[in-house]
Amino acid sequence: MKIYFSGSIRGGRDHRELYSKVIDELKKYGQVLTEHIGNEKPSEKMSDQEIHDQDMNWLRESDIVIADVTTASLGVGYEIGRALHLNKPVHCFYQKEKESQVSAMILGSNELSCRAYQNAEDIFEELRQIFT
Ligand code: 6K6
Repeated sequence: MKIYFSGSIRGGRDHRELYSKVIDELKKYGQVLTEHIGNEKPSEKMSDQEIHDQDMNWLRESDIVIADVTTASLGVGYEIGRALHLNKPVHCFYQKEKESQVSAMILGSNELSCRAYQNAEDIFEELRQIFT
């Protein structure tokens, strides 16, 4: 099972530590293609085009997309749109208390599954339901 985790980078890094925990949990269920999303800094210097092309290849290769949409991010929104176009299942998570800030284009889409969480354990429980 190849998993594409999508989370904000230039949109804001407030939830980076949570992404890291979710990525560790996702590794129980398959190969996480986008482990770097939890890293503080890029492991290698890449141009924007290299980042885009590598991520799009991983997206095409993936079996499922898990996205944290709490922090508004153009990149995350773009990846979700591209993933839907590729007919990938997409599961979005967002922090309950930030619900009013999550785009209606995400919360209002009947092609997406969106779940609110209060803490990392809530996400882990939802992941168990998705993957087992
Ligand atoms: C910084 C930290 C870790 O890696 C970096 C280098 N930058 C990126 N590396 C890999 N993927 C990226 C990078 N910047 C954006 N992305 C992709 O867009 C990721 O797959 C994220 O899900 C999404 C974040 O978009 P922005 O608009 O918040 O940057």
